[in-house]
Amino acid sequence: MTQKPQAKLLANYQPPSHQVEHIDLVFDLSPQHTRVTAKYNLIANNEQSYIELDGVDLKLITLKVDGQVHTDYTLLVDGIKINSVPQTFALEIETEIAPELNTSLEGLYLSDGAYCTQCEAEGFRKITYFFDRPDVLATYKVTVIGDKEFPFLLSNGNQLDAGELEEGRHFVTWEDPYKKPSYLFALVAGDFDKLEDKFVTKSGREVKLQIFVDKGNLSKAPHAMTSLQKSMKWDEERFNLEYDLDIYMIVAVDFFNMGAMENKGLNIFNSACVLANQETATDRDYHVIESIVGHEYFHNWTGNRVTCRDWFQLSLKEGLTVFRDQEFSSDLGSRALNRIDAVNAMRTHQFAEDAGPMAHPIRPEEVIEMNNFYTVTVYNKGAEVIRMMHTLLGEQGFQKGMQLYFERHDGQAVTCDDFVNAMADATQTDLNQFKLWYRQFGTPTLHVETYYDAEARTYQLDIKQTHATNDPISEPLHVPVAVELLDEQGQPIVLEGVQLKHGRVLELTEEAHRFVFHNVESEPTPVLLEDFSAPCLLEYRYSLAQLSHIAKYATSYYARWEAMQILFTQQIRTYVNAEAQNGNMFSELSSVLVSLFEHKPDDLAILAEYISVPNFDTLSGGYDVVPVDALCQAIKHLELQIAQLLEPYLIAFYTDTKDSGGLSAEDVAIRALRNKSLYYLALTQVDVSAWLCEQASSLNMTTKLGALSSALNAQHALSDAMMQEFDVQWNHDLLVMDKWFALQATSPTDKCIDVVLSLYSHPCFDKSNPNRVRALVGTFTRSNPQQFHRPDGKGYELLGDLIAELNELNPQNASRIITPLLSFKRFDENRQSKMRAQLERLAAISNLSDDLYEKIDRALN
Ligand code: B3K
Ligand code: ZN
Repeated sequence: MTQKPQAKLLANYQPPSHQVEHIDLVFDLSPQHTRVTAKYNLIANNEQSYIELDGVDLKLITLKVDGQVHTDYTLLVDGIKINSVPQTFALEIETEIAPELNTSLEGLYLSDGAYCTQCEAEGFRKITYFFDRPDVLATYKVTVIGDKEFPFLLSNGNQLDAGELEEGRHFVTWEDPYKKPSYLFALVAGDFDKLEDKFVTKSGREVKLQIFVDKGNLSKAPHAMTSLQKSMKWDEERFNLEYDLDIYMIVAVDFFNMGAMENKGLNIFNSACVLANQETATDRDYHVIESIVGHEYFHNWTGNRVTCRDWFQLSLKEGLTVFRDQEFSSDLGSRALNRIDAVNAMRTHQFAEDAGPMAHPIRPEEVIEMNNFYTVTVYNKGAEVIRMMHTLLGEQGFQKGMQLYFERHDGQAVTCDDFVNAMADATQTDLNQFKLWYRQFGTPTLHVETYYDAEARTYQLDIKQTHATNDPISEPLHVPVAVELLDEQGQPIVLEGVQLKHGRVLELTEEAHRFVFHNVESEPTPVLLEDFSAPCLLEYRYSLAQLSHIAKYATSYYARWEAMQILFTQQIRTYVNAEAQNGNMFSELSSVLVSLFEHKPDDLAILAEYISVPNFDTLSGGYDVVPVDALCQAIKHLELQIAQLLEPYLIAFYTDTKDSGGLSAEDVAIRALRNKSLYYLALTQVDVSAWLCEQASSLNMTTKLGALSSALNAQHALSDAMMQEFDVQWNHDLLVMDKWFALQATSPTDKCIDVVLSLYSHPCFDKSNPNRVRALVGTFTRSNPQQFHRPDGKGYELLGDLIAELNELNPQNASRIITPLLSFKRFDENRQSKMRAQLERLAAISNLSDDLYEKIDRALN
């Protein structure tokens, strides 16, 4: 490593040295010689005769101060220092950039021939010299000049002017009247198909809606359009927030580092998060697209109108916007299923991050590469922190807080404290202790003990909170703990004798707290931390009987699912401890599984979740040293037992139902349970060949993939042929092929690693495309523990090789896929040393990116 990159600290925040009210930008596009002219006036905030601007990989052409060529400047590694400038002056800078050579997919780059930008977090500095920081807010006027082979020249805001130029070129000028930070700037130039529609806001303004997709993909855009209209309506109804420009554009591009980007009035999306029709997209895809379209739209208020003062405050906009998109999905669909989804993300990924070397508070305090902090902690735990405020204040109180937040801060760049203060002031609630959630990291544990006093008819709940050992903050957190007490018949008991907030919420503010319920006739079954009311681990010695009681009777369907998860986890733990691959299932578990089918819940999608065993990553969180082989075997063993136990029910359900191909919640639920049934039945002696073939030839992608994944998992004789056929049928559609790459990567056989390597030369594969890399290698490392953690270390080597290659090509993508190697300390000695060897090898790369440096350094030291 050449020079150790320096971390930036939240504690060192300084306001900007200058203000910029407005910026004029002209882009003269060309693949290797794009000229960017930036003009803006600077007003000094203090007496300073120089100015430092951010800029990376820029070729400076001219620099003028107040119209005069200015030569008193110094070029820095990541910017420019302009000396001898007056307090107030006009700056004009012309730079040249090469979008075609930009493989980082940050700044201005070419995605499959179309120009597009990605500026968050610090990509604008790859376009021109500017204050590339979120607290410098300006209005933008942008002129884009390009060849007519790019009919669409787009930027933020409203179109002001357009016209023809010489030599087959044309231009369009855009103006965004809302002040914004540079990270929300966007430009797109290309030839697309356009889907157009409109939305009339509640105050009667008509907004033009446009979705731009690759030529030939128009039939895959309507779902995103409907999702956008639903989002606009929902934000008006639930949050009283109306859209503010006359036009809203979404462009889908194929080369994109993440899901989507909320640039003002011009969202840029990964095509995987826009395009859908029944033949190519799964039910899950439909859901994800709706939620991401919503998320980016909701940012217009939470992120764009009110933005972050500095990047440490990222959760201000991301935690809040994830909370909002979760509520959107829950209001439109099933609240329980959405809660299960959100909690799965927390338990599978966030708890692991919190326990590993990259652990950080939702408001990080020390950052080398900001792109490394778009994490499950900032996003998902951030959303849980917002949700806890919602739980403590109730919907009405929370909405009052939101209103005050906008009244105070519209048009500003603010901090997480500003948000919490608005919530507190609007509801006259003391949230000072609550703010600790923004500083603390590591997953807190709630230890619960219960005592029933038959004579006094009281039920006592002792709750103690403890914190992760590596977190230096030891003060107690303010934790909302939702509870339900069930009587012997499974009926909820009226809670008396304790102070409750909004429904059934106990407030924990001390390290230890005792709650005594009165008038409790017989010993109840406690449903604790109902609906995951706080992002904590729960330690309570549930008996198997209590768990099966909750799984059958809890009011919350989420709580029932949770009880099933604990039952499965306890069962797997027993198998792992006994190193037994042939132990018997707890009778409580088998009886509750059967009863779920004897008395099916109305929502069959929930039933499919109830019978799903927790995944390897979630389960491994329960071990200091992850017993890879025993855990994989135990999961397999339990799945086989479930399949054998439920066989008659699954056959009956499967043969009694049909996939209608429809998209209603009922149709989706039936498909989910049919696929789950087929998955289990494929493990038994039942001959499922005909069903596999029938499903594999379905015109519905969810049904088709259900067959392929069941066949692969069970290593069914038909699986090879089915996979080949899919390749032939779909190799013209790369997004569909991503599903096929992902399937290949989950194959449980020892050949998997060679298959993955050989797929690098598949005509559809391309290492420079993040979607392909994520589908094939991301899936292999995250969802195939047995093969990734092969004792011979070949899985680790495969990942190390790829990261070394991506280090230069696309540091963000390289840094994203390294995660599974970082937690090497949690594995046995052999695996640990082989994982560490890969990290050490990467650490020795001479031009290691800051992105990788930061993670590897944290993991190794
Ligand atoms: N704000 C973007 C993410 C930007 C990631 C930069 N590495 C998408 C979103 O959260 O809506
Ligand atoms: Zn976001």
